[in-house]
Amino acid sequence: MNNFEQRLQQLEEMQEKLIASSNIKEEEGNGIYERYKLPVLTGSHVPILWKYDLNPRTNPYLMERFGINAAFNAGAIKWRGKYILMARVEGADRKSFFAMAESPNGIDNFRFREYPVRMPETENPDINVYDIRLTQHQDGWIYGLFCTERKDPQAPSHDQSMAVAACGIARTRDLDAWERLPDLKTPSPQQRNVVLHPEFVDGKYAFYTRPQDGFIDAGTGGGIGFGLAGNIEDAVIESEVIIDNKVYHTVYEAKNGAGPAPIKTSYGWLHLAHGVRNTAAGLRYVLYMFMTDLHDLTKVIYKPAGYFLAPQGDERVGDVSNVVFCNGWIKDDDGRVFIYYASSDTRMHVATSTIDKLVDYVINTSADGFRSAASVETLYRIINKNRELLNKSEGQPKVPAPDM
Ligand code: M1P
Repeated sequence: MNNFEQRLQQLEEMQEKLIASSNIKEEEGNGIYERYKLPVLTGSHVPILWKYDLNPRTNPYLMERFGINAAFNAGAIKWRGKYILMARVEGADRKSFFAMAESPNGIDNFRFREYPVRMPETENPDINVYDIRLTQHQDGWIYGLFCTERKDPQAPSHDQSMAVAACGIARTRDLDAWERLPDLKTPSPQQRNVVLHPEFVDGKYAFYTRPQDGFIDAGTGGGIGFGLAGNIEDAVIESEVIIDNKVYHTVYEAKNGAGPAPIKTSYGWLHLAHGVRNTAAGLRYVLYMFMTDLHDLTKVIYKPAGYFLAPQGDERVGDVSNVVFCNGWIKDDDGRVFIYYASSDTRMHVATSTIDKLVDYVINTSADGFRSAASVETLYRIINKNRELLNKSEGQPKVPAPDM
């Protein structure tokens, strides 16, 4: 075997080992969800066929001809018995594109399909596309709403970073062929993190939006918005209402955005979102949850204080450190929920829970009191209830509770 063949064999073996690795639950959990030891999808999962020219005559050193930087921020769906991630794959050239990876069980063995997705463009070509949210809509289509980014036409020539973010819309019936529709029009100059609600509302398509003034800075925008459009083939939202705003001194102080499409439960719609705050080390992205009313989608009925999931351990470091981001989850028929989150704009992970646990978390976790003293009062309530319980149980020491 020559050097070329040896290196190719080694690459193939390493990748097969990576894809075949079994994922194991982290031992210590919080009772709400379980994390897993291994990321479920990374840049190293990208097929060798994409990265290399495998002809020894044209690539004698078996060099990478197409560098892959990362695989993250994936939409998710269960389709024909498989758990599918539609990942944001980012090349070394900084361009993102979508690619599907499938797993038989949702927690490991994710393997990319043979080709990435050929997403059709509009007459105004996208410069970069990312962060797709998949919605299986009541109308029978599967929609993918994603961010399409183009250079800001107002940018002065010395500024090559000013961009405009908008919501791209595409749909499919088979997760194979995609039909591109015109981008969403809203009153906001920029949009990111737009999500399609799975059901019609008053016969209209309902969207969760994230109006923003600038490309990075939400400015006077920010907050998770809600708006209706009469049709999807040329979707126009005339007015947006903010249903979950930025709030001073919270984990969503700087900006926030909807995550995957909400899940319907008998108590309300479960939402998973990301919140951003500023720190001396830069922006910190965490995930939080809330529930909206079944009949009035703009009414938040439960919202636990603080974050649901924050970057931990190795998750804290990556291309954009101190970030967790989620735009895909899967509710299984048995009530299990697979939460696919990315860490630090680099890799994908899974956390598992159930609808019952998530509903319990959202309904029974105290809401934010917005002051340190209010947090302490919440703790007193919890501790005193526990002490009362302990005092009632036989054989437990009697400990009087301090005055509230
Ligand atoms: O880098 C963190 C995230 O930043 C953006 O999210 P948001 O619009 O809420 O600030 C997106 O670019 C997202 O892809 C990225 O993960």
